[in-house]
Amino acid sequence: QGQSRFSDFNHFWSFSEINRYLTHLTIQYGDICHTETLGFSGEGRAMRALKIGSFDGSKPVVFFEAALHAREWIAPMTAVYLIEQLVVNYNSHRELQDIDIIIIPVTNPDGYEYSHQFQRLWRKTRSVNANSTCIGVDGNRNFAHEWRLSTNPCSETYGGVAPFTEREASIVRDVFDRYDNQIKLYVALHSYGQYFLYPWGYDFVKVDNWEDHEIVGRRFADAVHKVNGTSYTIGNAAIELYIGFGYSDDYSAFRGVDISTTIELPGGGSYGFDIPASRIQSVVKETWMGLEEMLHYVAEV
Ligand code: ING
Ligand code: ZN
Repeated sequence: QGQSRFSDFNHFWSFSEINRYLTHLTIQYGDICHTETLGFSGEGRAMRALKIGSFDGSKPVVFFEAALHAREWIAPMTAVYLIEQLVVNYNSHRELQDIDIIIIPVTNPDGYEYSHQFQRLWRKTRSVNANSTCIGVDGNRNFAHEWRLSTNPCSETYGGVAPFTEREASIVRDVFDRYDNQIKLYVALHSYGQYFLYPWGYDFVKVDNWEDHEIVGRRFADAVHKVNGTSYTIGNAAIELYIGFGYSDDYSAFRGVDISTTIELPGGGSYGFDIPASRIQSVVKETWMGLEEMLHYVAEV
């Protein structure tokens, strides 16, 4: 047991393959997990989350989310592998009894499908912008903390006409609303660059409890490094990468989530986002070791 014909980490899964796998898991492991449709994307795709735990309000909630950016294909694969490890080996992870986990493996399904079918490097959502022929909003510029009006809908980092115009972002917000004060850890899985980023991203100032983020980031990075020697840079997003407005992890920190991070997974290929399928296995396995370490942190605190 543990293996199923679905668990093939030698190719990048389509949105429907991921959905089939979620359904398969909830049938086979119905006592451990269930799925929930949180809402619908701009083009009407069901946005499903896998939930592990009782969600009775007594336990800390951990929230993982991947592929808010369509082209970052290694991120949903990492989420799927995380799901598989958690569900299939649930009983051997005692710390899981003390936390509730919610995972959205594909936060931007419209863009994800578009990048699979038409344009490999598509990043944004697929919403229509008024007075422009350019499609889509950057989901990771559409959150309400320090959001700024950007002028060019054709930009890859266009933040929309207002915060949460995108269903993909507002569905993430709804999770923060629903588990207000219960979420202890939020992880946004992106690629690429091997960074463990924490707020603030809108300014060079570090979030108040940045030292806790450093501790968790160090635990993540050390656990990952042990597997294949992959190194991560840990730090404030604005300093390590670049300033931006409307980031999801800034919003998460603003909402009071203790640890809010964006993990930039390893890249590869010609453009960084198009890491070859032959590397999926090693990346998802090493990353799992790091994510598991973060779950230990939450269960201990
Ligand atoms: N990079 C992130 C982006 O949205 C980021 C970088 C994320 C910076 C979160 C700060 C906070 O631009 C990718 N590759 O998506
Ligand atoms: Zn991204």
